[in-house]
Amino acid sequence: MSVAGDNVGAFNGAGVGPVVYEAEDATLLGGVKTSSCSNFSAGTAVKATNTTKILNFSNIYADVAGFYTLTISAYSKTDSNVSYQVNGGAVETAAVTGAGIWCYEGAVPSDISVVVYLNAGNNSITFTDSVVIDKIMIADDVEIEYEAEAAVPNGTAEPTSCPNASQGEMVKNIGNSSANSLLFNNVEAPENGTYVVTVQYYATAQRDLGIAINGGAVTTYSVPASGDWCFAGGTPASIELNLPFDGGLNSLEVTNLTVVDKITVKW
Ligand SMILES: [Ca+2]
Ligand SMILES: [Ca+2]
Repeated sequence: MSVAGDNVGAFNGAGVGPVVYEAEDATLLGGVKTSSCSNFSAGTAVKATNTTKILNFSNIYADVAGFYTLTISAYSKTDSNVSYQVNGGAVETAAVTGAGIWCYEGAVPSDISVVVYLNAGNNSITFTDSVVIDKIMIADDVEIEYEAEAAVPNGTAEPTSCPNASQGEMVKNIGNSSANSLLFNNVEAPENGTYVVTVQYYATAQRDLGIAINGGAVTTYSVPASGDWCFAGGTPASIELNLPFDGGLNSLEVTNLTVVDKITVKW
């Protein structure tokens, strides 16, 4: 069993939280240095890397091959990037939001979550051209969030702001007609199959939510009232649906659910 902060580096058991790998315990190549700061996990992180100063985690264990969530705990004073490579594959880059201050001034690392494919057994994750890395975490579930306000509103549907909504925004006026819809057009799935999709929403009465996948027929799901509207202080409710996706990018069109905040797809 892992404890946050421990570098167990071994199989953690299915469904038992993420496994933590401290960067300072990984392999440091090309003279890359460590840095101490009380806000770093275990008090230490690995300084910026480049094409010759490299940080390599060589013992990332997965019990079965598949998709995992890699969370990178990284620190930078200004906006920057991390670049990582799994098992010698393509170099991927993810953005790191600058903390604005130095670690010794009180900054804490930020967590960047990405989806990676791991082989069964040991895997290697290598960082180059990256900011300070404190630790990485591997979780065996994948959840991808799609905010409603980033989707395509049709008809009367329109984004609106509310503090209780995820990211402070949501889409309202999805209803009354099938022309008033919200289209998520980039829902990703690794392969053909059925996926658990959570819809986070507001409705003050029961609704017959309509969902059309990839332009197909509309399927209706009964959705209970969530309580008060967001502007009246209500918190969003969630409903879990099992939906069929194709491998690759899918579209998901929502109708007749007054306010949609976000959807989450689990792999
Ligand atoms: Ca650390
Ligand atoms: Ca939202």
